[in-house]
Amino acid sequence: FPAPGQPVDELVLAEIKSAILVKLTLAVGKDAGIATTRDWYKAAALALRDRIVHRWLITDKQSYDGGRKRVYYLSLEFLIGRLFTDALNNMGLLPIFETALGDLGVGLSDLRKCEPDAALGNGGLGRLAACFMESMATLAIPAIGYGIRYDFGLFRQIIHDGWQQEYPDEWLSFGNPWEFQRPEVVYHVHFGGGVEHVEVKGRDRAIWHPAETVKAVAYDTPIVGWRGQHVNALRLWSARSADPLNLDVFNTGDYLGASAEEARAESICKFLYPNDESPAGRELRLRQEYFFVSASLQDLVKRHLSSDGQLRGLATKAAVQLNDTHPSLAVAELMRILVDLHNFRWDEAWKITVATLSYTNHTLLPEALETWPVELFERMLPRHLEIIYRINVNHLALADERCPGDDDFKASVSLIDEKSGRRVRMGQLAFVGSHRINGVSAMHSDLMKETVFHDLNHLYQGRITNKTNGITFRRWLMLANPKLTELLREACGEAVLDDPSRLGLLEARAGDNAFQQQFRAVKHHNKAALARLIGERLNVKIDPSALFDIQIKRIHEYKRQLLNILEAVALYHAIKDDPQRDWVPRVKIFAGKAAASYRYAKLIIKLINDVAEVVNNDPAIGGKLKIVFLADYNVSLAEIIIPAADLSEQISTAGMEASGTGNMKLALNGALTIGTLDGANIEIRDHVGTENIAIFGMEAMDVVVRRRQGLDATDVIRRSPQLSRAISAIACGEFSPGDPDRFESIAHALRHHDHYMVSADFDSYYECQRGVDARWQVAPAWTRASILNVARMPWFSSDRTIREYAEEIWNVPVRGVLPQ
Ligand code: DL6
Repeated sequence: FPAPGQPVDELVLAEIKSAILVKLTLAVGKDAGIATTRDWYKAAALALRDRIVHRWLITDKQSYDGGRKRVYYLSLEFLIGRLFTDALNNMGLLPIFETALGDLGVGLSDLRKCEPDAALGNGGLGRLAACFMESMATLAIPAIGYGIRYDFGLFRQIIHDGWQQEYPDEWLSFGNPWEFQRPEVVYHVHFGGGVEHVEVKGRDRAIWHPAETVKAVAYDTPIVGWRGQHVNALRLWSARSADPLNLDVFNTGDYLGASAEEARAESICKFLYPNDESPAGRELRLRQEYFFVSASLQDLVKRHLSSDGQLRGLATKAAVQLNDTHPSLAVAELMRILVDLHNFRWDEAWKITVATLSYTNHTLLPEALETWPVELFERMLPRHLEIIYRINVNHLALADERCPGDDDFKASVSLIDEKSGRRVRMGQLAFVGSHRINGVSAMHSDLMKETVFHDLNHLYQGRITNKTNGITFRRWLMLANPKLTELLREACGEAVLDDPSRLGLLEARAGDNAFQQQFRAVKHHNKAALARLIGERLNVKIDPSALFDIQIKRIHEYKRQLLNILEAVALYHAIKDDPQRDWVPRVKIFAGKAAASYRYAKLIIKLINDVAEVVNNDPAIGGKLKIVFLADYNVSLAEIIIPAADLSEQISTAGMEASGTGNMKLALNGALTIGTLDGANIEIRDHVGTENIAIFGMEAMDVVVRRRQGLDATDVIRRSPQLSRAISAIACGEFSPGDPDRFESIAHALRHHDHYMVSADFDSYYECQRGVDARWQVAPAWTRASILNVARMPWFSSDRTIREYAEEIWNVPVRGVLPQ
């Protein structure tokens, strides 16, 4: 872990150069003279992987020999991004590899771009899982992440004529140097068929006769912790047919038919989240969920049995964390394994299950809380449905004891929703089968108790706890922002790399003029890089000294990109009306993907692009406002945008964003937040101080009350000339002259339903933005607030979050701050 400027060790350098060349020749099969940059990337990644594998095998053996408890993190999503520089940095090999590659005539930054982003996730939930994997390795917690190895990750977004188009993400087409296929680690996962009940020694035994079997094959990726002292595995499952080619059918000449079973099996791991609009799509999603849950539980049970011999003590050696409701079937599957396959009595199996499992909730949005038709379960997982019914009988008996005769209470806590055509409630299933249920910010956990899980919380008191999200500083500060990291090392000492609380030392420097200048220079450097990228991609000229106002996240109504673009329209009108005023030059930068089937969100993307087209080309505003939408937002793009941000838009309708983690990444990189009192924004405010954040808008309770009143937005619009002009402008085609009715549906929603309180919050937001303008004009005060944001973010490290999970939910020991 060399300090900046420290010379590299010539012997190690020679060894690394030779290792890369050996890989290039023997593993990639190319001569240095003809190797492409991608070939060099592969060779360098393989040379690095060799060094990681040694640590991996050692730390794994140590955990086995020590009989240590292991964490199993079950998640349908891992939004990993690129691993090359992440692993290099954590291994302390970044400078030496850079020199070695330079000597071989290859630039590390070119090489880095050859690595595709592993985008096996949609957004915050998947990225959180990736940060947690890194933090668990850093804290030396023996852990395995379980998920699916999707052939195609989150779609590639192309913006064509302002509209989002989706294309497959072929991230595996050039191979994946990080993973190890484990063809010997294969489990059979069954579907369909029927259940036979027989009596054995006076006890009922269920025998499931499935109709279909799919094989799950393991692929392991090493995840290396900070300073390379501990390595964990991310084990992703790929689906294979148990009978890949029907030779009888093939010999009749029906070549497609002969591979039909293979295609059906492999469809399970084809795509991340198939479009769930069609019944076939929904069925595939449930197949994915069961597939990865079953394979993962079989794997961890096998591992436990091989070291412990019996399953009675499973909960003392295994903590299984369910990342959202997607792995909720683990409750029924673990019961099936214990009762049907290992002969446990029901009550004992139930105790083991609840003690082993815990569940994280990531959303209160009713549409995101999964339920599945009972009929589908009956067809696909008949034994699991029986088990769920039996769990429900005991659970409802408890409910009856607690609130005798209260049928409404029972209906509300039941695992089966009887109101909308009999559906299995996966959130309730995960709750009942877990010893701890956590929300992801203080406010979200409180709201869980008051809303979705109100009655379950009454029944199982003390189970709900809070674990506010966090982010790994290694990726989101050190790697994404090397210039700022260099400055922080100088200002806070080398120890800041291990102990983020050292960032607190910046407090004393926040008002120091010389330090402020250095800090501003770093920001300017990052902004210039982003401006270059915008110029290259969109051909829009950006002034790096303008205020960079950033909203990067999934496009969703509750996240309110619409509020942001409406404010841009109002600002555009105001500048046009009075072009001579000393307007603060602003660049509004948007990036994010809308779900392929979410038409309204895709229309919002089109609106942003249409407004951008008019505003960016209007000479009357003298370049005071620029709007850009950067296509194909992913982890790597975030790593470029975040260090360049001045202002972080966290403007969700209060009560709807569970936590947010982009808010943490941006504040850590010195952006001031403009936000509502929602999710972790509240805790960010508490840490950075009210004077270093710009809060506006309705609070969660106001939203509930206003919705209950069923208020139409007409009144607020009438009272706000800016808002009414902005809405009229989009409604009458000011930004879509060729298709004036294009945004009529948006204008209608803003005027009437306003479910997401865009109109209701507009004036407060607009005023708050003008306050931001005023602050920007006083550079020393702005820079001070920006430095204080960095200084006060240490609590938001995912190491802190994981430590809390380890101590309060998993009951596993963690390593303290690492020695340098
Ligand atoms: O907990 C990670 C992340 C939170 O930071 C976001 O606030 C939350 O929206 C997200 N939740 C999801 C789940 N589905 N939905 N909607 O992605 O989790």
